[in-house]
Amino acid sequence: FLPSKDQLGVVGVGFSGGQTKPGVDAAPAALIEAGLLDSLSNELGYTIHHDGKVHNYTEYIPPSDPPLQTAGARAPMLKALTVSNVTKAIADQVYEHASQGRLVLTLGGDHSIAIGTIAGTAKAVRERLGREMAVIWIDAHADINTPESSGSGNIHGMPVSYLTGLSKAPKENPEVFGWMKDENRINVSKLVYIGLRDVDIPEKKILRENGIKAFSMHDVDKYGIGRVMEMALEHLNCGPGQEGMPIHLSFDVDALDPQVAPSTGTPVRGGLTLREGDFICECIHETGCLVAMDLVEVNTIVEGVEHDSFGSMETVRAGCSLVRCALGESLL
Ligand code: EXY
Ligand code: MN
Ligand code: MN
Ligand code: MN
Repeated sequence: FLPSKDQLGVVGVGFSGGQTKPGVDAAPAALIEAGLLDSLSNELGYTIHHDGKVHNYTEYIPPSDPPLQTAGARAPMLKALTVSNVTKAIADQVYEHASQGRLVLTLGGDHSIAIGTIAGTAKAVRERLGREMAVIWIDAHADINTPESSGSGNIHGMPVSYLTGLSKAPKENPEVFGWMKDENRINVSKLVYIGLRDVDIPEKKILRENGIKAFSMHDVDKYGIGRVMEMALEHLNCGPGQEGMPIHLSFDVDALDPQVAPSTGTPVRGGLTLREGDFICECIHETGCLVAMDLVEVNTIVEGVEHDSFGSMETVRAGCSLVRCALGESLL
């Protein structure tokens, strides 16, 4: 049921509208300049399908997009129409690659873009394979706020609620994520988190009430990353001897500890080591079930310090390593 082993579709998403800090839109260019795509083709042998662009989606950004106050919400939703339009375009780009049987790598951008990437692969996997898809979400945060529960209004804290159908287009604003259909969504039982350590109180309630499988940093410390990966993959029917199911890996670089990946918009101390991050990616590669990967929230500007700062370069290098591990670098 899987994409061709050596055909890789790449989408460069220079989009930052799911949060308020500049710099995350420059990440795809920084990752590519650091040689990521060259190493995937020259060393790992992928045939790369990339239009050579980092998209900024200006043609999808409406002239006016005022904060959207929904009834009972703690904060107005920011750039709702912009993020809806742009993620629809991303979904089409990712779907185009996935429907041709390519593994899809998306370089973000903030994590709101996963609304588009996962919507695109979920649809292609349903059409090509007649199957549901699993999502492994590696993050310090759960990104499962609804527009009502969010304290910030930033959509990069909400993608999972849209992707699981917990949030849907409001009746009074059908243009905001009204393009999402069931074919674009995933089942909460096919979602696993790893790396959580900064989860909002309403998000904890959502995780509990929906029985969502989540491995926090506490679990990583308690069981070790090896056992956590066994449990995570078993939950998704992708363990040894199990049937397997298509996996979309959405990797937020802020899952890593800020000591190894400081250049990100919402750093949280006490995160994964670089080896733990790479190990997660290696285990997912080993399943042979990977259909798509996102790398998001690399920000080339931290605290106003520009892009060739040491912290920014280290974060880009860490991001490159994660992608190469997910695509098979560590196989001997
Ligand atoms: N939970 C917070 C919010 O909703 O604003 C913080 C979200 C940060 C999201 C980063 C991308 O993972
Ligand atoms: Mn492209
Ligand atoms: Mn995230
Ligand atoms: Mn995060």
